[in-house]
Amino acid sequence: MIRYDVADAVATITLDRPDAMNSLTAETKQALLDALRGAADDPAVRAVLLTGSGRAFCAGQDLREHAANLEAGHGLADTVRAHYNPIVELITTMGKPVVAAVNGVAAGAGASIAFACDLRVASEKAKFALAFAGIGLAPDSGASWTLQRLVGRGRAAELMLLGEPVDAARALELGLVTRVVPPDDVLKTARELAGALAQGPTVAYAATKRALAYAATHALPDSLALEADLQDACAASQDHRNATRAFVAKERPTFEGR
Ligand code: T3D
Repeated sequence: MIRYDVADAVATITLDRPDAMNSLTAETKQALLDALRGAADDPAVRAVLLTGSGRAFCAGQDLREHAANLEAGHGLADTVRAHYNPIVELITTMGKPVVAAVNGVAAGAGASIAFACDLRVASEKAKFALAFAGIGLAPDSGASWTLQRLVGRGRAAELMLLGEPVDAARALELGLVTRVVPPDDVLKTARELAGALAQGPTVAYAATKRALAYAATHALPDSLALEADLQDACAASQDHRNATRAFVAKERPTFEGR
């Protein structure tokens, strides 16, 4: 269901149920959560790459399992609280950049998970579908928070209410993705990006993620105060000292992630 490997300080997590468009069963969601926890906790990992196998990134909730759960009378919100929320919280709060290689369609919670990542590289064949309303559900997995911050409230409302798929070119235009590349290059490009981030100032990246998340819901004076605290922490890092020394010596800095 999930493949996990670490190379060159990048943890690659691949959703691997191609026959079901990498849709998410309870078991898959738990495995994804475990993989994300492993990456977040492993000091040897300095960036994470999330992708899907086959022609989909992720089609969201496995609707076959979901239909069976509905038949059995299981509460709808169980998996949202137990799986989707912690997955999104971990992606957004871990102190390491998370890059999504959106190799194909990202629908429902699959789109939400892609939106929660820090950067999105999309295949020319990728598309995003806020498929929730199509099955009589409202957005979950943070889409109501992330999407309007990516594209603005008006467009977010349109995408969610109408549920029409957005192709890769339009996604780039809207600012939903960072880059669009030919299908064969999507993993390579995302790997290069994650690889470069894994060689970067990890402490500063963690602070950047925290500052962005905080500033999204706080006033300028509070955000300025947090920036000052985070800057103190970055200034005390070995990477900052080394990079400053390298600048003065006209050398290329190397970052060790501490
Ligand atoms: O409590 C809760 O669980 C609530 C949580 C909700 C979170 C959500 O994510 S809600 C949204 C769920 N997702 C969707 O509604 C998307 C459903 N899928 C689609 O709309 C389309 O399949 C796609 C747009 C993703 C792709 O379309 P297309 O034409 O390229 O492929 P296809 O033929 O529809 O699908 C290929 C196969 O994947 C097919 O299986 P088969 O017939 O070959 O055996 C299809 O059933 C399967 N598949 C696609 N999406 C899902 C799925 N199987 C299970 N669950 C899916 N979500």
